[in-house]
Amino acid sequence: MNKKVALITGITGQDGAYLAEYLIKKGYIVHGVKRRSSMFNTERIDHLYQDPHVENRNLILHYGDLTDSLNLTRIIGETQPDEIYNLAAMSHVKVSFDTPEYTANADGLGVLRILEAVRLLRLSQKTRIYQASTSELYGLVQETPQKETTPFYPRSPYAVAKLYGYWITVNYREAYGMHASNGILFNHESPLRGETFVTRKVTRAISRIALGMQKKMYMGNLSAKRDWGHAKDYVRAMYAILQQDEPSDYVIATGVTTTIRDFIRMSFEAIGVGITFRGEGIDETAVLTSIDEQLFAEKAGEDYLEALRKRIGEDVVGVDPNYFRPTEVELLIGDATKARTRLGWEPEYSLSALIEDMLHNDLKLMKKDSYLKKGGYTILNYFE
Ligand code: NAP
Ligand code: F7E
Repeated sequence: MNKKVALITGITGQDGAYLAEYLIKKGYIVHGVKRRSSMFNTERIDHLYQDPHVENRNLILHYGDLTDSLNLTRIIGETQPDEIYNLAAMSHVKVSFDTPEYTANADGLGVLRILEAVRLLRLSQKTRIYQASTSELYGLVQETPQKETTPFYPRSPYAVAKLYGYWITVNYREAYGMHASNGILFNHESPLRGETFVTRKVTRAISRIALGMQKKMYMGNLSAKRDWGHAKDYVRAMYAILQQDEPSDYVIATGVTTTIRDFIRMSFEAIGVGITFRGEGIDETAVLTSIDEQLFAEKAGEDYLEALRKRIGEDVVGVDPNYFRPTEVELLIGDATKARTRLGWEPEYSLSALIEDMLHNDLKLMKKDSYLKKGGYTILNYFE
């Protein structure tokens, strides 16, 4: 039997890496689009990489960019995919305020380029398309919890671009009968999360503080609430959406929401460190109040205990208004009933399990000699 062929844009990102591994395990041949960069940018998928001289490869990378329709059309034409997962995007909400035109081009028009390429290549009846839509579409939320029927109110150039991507996907489905679906995914994180998203920034900073490499972390809006899941659970949902007979749009979320403040507190607690928040607004800080020495020794290592003990009473978290956004999304909490009932999808990771996974990996990463010396990115076996 012929193997199924998937094309993943954004394969070098967090979700692309997990999805590629998931599909390869299912027996797919996976093609991925990666951007040209002046440095290697495939760290997250290096463990899956196969030399081009190997026969019958199941992972093949192509240079490309969502802003280049000729290139996308050629890649889709050459690979003739059964499934396309469009995960590529300028995905940072704060950065989208600095690069709004590029974000609109890549995250909005990029979706059109893929849909139109599939149509022009007469693949509309063969190729199924997954569009990476987002809970950021709900923005200034009109209903809580948010579900598929909740009206959108985007609050950033990123979200406005993704709104175009959402509707053009629906339009091509309705206009041309394409199997094109949106996954409206709420925030999902992992040890592979980009270092400037809030969860990863926190687990990295806590690891560094625990090991005596950093004094304090500076954060933005501590009161925003997010519904955080694990990326490993969320790529299962992407796949399940494309296996349905009928295309449709699905909210993927855990149904639990947590403030950034509580995420920080829970993450410190996970390695035995107690903190207390005090003050308000830009004067808010968190002070180190206690250490569960047994837990800390188990998680971070006994060698680091003495130095941290001396820091009890000191601030470890502060606020820097540079991290505030011109317009903020204050609350997100998703209702994934449709995904549960139609896809049979359930998340396996709780928020505590996600935090454990991220901290475990970041502590290991920070302890690596090469990392300490060069300050570089070291890949770990994050699928263990
Ligand atoms: P990510 O880690 O930032 O990965 C984004 C990927 O897109 C990277 O491979 C990046 O390449 C690539 N990319 C960026 N601009 C591109 C362009 N112009 N042309 C081609 N490739 C481009 O994001 P993620 O967390 O995996 O998210 C995957 C998708 O889901 C994104 O579309 C994101 O907007 C969406 N989403 C994410 C979440 C979440 O919580 N993670 C929630 C909802 C929706 P480089 O590696 O070269 O930068
Ligand atoms: O911010 C607040 C910040 O950057 C979460 C992307 O994957 O998920 C992500 O977008 C919250 C916001 O993710 C800092 O203001 C406080 O309220 O981790 P984030 P995001 O903006 O929710 C959605 C679903 C996507 O689709 C996006 O692609 O945390 N926050 N202090 C901070 N955020 C950051 N980054 N850094 C801080 O210091």
